[in-house]
Amino acid sequence: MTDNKYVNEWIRESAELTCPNEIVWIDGSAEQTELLRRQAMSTGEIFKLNEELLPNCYLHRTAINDVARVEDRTYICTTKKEDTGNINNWMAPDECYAKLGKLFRGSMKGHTMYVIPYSMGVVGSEFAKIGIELTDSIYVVLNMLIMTRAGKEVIDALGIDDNGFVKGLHARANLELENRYICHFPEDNTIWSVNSGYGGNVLLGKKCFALRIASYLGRKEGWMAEHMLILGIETPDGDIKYIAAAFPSACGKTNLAMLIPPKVFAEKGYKAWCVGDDIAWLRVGKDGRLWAVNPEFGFFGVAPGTNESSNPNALATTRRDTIFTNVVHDFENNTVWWEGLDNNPPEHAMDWTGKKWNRTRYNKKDTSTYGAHPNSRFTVMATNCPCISSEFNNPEGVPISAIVFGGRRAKTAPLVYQSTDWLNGVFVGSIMASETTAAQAGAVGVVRRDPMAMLPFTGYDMGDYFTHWINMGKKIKNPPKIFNVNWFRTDDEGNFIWPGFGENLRVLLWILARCDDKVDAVSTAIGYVPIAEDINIRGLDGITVDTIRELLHVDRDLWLADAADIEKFYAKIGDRVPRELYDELTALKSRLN
Ligand code: OXD
Ligand code: MN
Repeated sequence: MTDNKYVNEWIRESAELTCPNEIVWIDGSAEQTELLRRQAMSTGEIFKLNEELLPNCYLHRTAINDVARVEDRTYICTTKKEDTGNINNWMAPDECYAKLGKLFRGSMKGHTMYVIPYSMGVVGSEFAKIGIELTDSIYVVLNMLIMTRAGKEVIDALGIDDNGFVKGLHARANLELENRYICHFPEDNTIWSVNSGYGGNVLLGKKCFALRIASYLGRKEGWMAEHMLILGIETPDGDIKYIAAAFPSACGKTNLAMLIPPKVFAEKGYKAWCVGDDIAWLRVGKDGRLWAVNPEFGFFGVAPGTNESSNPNALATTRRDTIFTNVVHDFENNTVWWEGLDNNPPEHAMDWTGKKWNRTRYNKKDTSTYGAHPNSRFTVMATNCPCISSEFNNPEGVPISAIVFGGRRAKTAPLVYQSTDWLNGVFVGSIMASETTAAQAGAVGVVRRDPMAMLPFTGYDMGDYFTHWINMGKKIKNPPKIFNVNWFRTDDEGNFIWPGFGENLRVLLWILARCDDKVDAVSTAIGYVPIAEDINIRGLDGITVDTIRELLHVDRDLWLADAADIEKFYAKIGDRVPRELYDELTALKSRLN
């Protein structure tokens, strides 16, 4: 398919190692894709769902031991250990190639090796980067055809003498947990993934390339790869402003990315547009603003909890052309179901493992009675989404007015606050944290630090990553303003005070008003907090200005305790945490005192 000697040489080497029966190039054509689906159906790798109710939709089940990303088996392999840092797992490149080489050796015997040329970003655009994934899994091929722009036009765009593509090698091998490795060689533009078939470990364009390898490249080349959604807010006059936002998992990122304005705002003409739900690549534009593209082409979203009220846009998106992984199969109707979809679990159904499922045993507190795996997923093209932005395919991306960080904090963080400047904003991102909920194993209320939501996704030392953020600020003439939100403040009975979901628009509108210098704020020890009356609560049941005041309260003692925890966390990251951030911490403490 190509005369590029670097590509052909690398495929030859990889085939020599893995010994596939044949090598098939993925061209992206509808004919080839349909052929692959039929092949995967014939082996039970995917099941076709009800064509009338869920046109062009399929169900896949992973191995039972292979249902999520494996952070403890994910490695960054740089020559010097200190370049990987304390937060990532490290292996020396030679050692890792040798160790995984043994696992890859002969692993594709009797199988086909598929060659998937894909582009992260609009094919041929200045912002885009090309990868090639070699895999023995049709499921991976079908998902990559949704999650990325893939096929012949990509290999044509690479040309015949470009060596600057990311080389991804994936083999399912025996799906052994003890030999599962997801390894990144940022100095070689290479990713090796073996013994997994689960999305986040094997769709190499996503976390592996677009975050870990890309963050490394971004530092080298002067841009940023971030774990951020991109959302456009349109005001009644037709003006659209864009927000990039980072949240740890279980904070409603996909819901925010597909936000539906509350009725009182929709009636006036406010609209929200999704540019991306997971990853943003950010560059300084010629106009001195920060511009963002979503390098992906699809959504790989968590199914449980997605429903007509939590995220009607996501639900509508997945009513066609979707691959569902590890959800409930309603075999009477040949459709799918998951916990939180509705109150009608199917009577005749298989659980995510393919065993007969008894809905009457379902107990919310006992995950062993769940039908769908809590991390079950849908894979679907972003262009299926009713609120997809008209700028989604714009190769230049969109200009970012505000960067929003967030987390799940019961008491500490206010509903929203604004950093005082870029450096202080980097500090706010670096101290991002979420408290564990009853939904997670272990103790409830434990604070987990997750700077910029990048803890498992930064392809180099976290201290260097903070320095890169600080340096980027010096290059942006008109930088976005940086905010922190917390939708999860609770009252003394543990109930959420803020309604969340679409109502979060009310907070985003304050953020955008701040970006336009249209509204004043109160200066506090942690940054600027709204004047309570400036959060529009019209049409919001049960919320008064006093509630907003409570949501905005900054508790000095809680913040002093937090500051002590931040210091410990910085120490764990190591000695490359920039001095400027320690200065920010010291200044915060002195303001609190
Ligand atoms: C994801 C994640 O799957 O962040 O997007 O884990
Ligand atoms: Mn993510």
